[in-house]
Amino acid sequence: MPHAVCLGETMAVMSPRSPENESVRLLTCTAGGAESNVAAGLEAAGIPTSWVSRLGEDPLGDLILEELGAAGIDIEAVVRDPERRTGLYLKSRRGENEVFYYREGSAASAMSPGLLEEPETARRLAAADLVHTSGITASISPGCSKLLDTLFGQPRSARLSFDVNYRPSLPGVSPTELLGLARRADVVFVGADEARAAWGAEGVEDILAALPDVPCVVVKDDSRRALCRLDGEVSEVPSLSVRVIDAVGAGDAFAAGFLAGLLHGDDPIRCLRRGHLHASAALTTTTDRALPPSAATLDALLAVTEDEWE
Ligand code: KDG
Repeated sequence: MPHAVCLGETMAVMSPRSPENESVRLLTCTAGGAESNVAAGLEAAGIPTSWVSRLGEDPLGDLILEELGAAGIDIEAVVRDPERRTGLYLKSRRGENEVFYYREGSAASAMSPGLLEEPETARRLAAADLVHTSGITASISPGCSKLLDTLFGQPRSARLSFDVNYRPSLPGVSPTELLGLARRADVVFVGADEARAAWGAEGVEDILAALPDVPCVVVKDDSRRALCRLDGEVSEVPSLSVRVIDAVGAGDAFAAGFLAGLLHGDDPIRCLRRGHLHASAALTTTTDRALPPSAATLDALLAVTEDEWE
């Protein structure tokens, strides 16, 4: 069975209790982080996955470990830092996908290339078939940016997956540096909208042209479709229409579904369909993670004809 490692910060997410309510008086607290969202999706798809990161030695760190452990993710390599706090973010319902970060100086922001030498981390990375990380990690501190630079420069046997996850509110690395990282990955996920904002890419052609040597590029083209160029062949699958409750985490869910397909040896269309099915589940919940449909439902949906899919 293939094994994956996801590396990046996870925060405690504070969100108003219901999608209709914008008051922050009554908040729920869950775990949210791009890479651990992917880890949870991979686990749900039957891929054993380790999450590598740092957390404060505080109750929010406990909550995150408890939640991710309950999702089946291997959390044994996570380092606890008694000197720093676990990062926090607040989802506001005042505007679409508006979030407020409280993560400066967090335990995870102290990650550096040394993390790769930690025995528990090094062992997992050496055994992995897939390592997934994102532009958020590169952006949270200079140490994290160096960590990714080192990871991307190391000889590897695992496929390296990178979700651009451009966050203008985290200006730690420039869009050009994000492009540089993406060019060194084996699998890249990027939204057409973020590629426009970060690199001025006018459409899918521009994005694919900007990443000429990446073996697998996946573009989420707004809510219309997703496509991938895998070993030179371009395939696309239209998005499913769902009633969106909260879009945060849907990109991670898509990545998890797609990567699970790759690791299960699926063809590109099935990988893209898995991505959409995972993303639809995340779009229809208030939290950053959602359980994808059951294996039986997924199998049935993956097998429908092109006409039935649309
Ligand atoms: O992709 C979803 C993430 O953005 C969310 O879970 C929180 O990791 C996060 C971040 O830094 O925004």
